[in-house]
Amino acid sequence: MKTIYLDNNATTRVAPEVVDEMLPYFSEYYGNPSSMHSFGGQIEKKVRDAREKLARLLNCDPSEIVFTSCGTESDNTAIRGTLESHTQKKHIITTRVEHPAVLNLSRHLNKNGYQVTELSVDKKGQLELDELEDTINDATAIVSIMYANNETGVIFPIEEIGTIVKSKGIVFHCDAVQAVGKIPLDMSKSTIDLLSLSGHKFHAPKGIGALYVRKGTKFTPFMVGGHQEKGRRAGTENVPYIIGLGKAAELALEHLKDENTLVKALRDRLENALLTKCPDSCVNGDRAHRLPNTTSISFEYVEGEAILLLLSEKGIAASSGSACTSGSLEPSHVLRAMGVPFTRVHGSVRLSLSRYTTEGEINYTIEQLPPIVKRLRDISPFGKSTS
Ligand code: 7TS
Repeated sequence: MKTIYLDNNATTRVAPEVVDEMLPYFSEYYGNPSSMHSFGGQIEKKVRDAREKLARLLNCDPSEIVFTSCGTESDNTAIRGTLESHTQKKHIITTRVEHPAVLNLSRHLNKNGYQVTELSVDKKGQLELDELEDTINDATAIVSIMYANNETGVIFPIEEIGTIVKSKGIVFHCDAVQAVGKIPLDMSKSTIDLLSLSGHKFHAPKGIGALYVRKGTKFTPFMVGGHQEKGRRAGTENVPYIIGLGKAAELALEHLKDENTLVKALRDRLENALLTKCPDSCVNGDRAHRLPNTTSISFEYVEGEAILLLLSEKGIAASSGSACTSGSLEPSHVLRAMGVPFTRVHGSVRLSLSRYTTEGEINYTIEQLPPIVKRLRDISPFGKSTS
């Protein structure tokens, strides 16, 4: 059975052009870019090209890019690296809806002597900017706020936030893992000092990421060792993956328009059809300020996990929230922070599209999902039959 993949916020298919670009760098051109000989030198040029391509996607200088192994490493580098450079400051501000890469790190640091403020969100998943202003103090070392939420797709007003943070002279880190490649970003006009991204969210492989570091931003490297990445991240460069990330960035820039037209139109059609066909369902999060590819829908009186199992039998892959927290059986911390009632949290499903999603796949999902919800409601002892 062909899989209809609607879990692109968990990870994406590697673009065939990316695979083609990477392959020669495993067994043909396998040199170390730091080597003195020309075999390594030609590799160094490819790494430089990849850095330039990623810089074009972010509209920044290539020297502001540090390659890492994933979004989680970029987040850890940004936060730990800033704290280590501002040892007299012990306060971190973040939000209750961050990915665990930021939230669990902040909580870990909290156990180790740091004070942490987790900003709350309203029913739409949006921040109260007054609360941010009120909590910034002389001890604040870093404000770390995500660009777009991985579960709901809600986009924060990052530049408004950044203006407040920078007016107080504080380092501003943004986890943009879900935003890069989906919405336009322009670091030349941004207030962001440090920005995390991850290749596998935009059709590069898993295991490659980057941290954008604005020129002049003080940070202490997380990985200490050799001189790679201008001393900002030690370890021999993951050449094939860096080349893949560069190609994926180039493709993302070419397709950015499609994300906000074609992909968004498919998402909207899917969402509207499901809301119409399934009574007692609703969208979680601020529908006006959202990633174009994401919808989080709650179906009352059913378990999201049960929907996912039955969808999976029909060849449709979706998620009940973040794959990083599923398996823990904990209800979504994002939806709980938004004050979504318990029954709706449990009946939530995240559907996330990509530029590879077809109209036929969306039609099939619109056909298959409503009868699954109805069937589950009909057999549920607590459920409400929709017939
Ligand atoms: N930050 C955000 C906002 C994310 O969505 C993720 C992964 C990460 C950081 C971690 O990136 P990685 O490269 O280390 O994997 N998010 C998800 C998700 O929503 N479902 O599975 C993984």
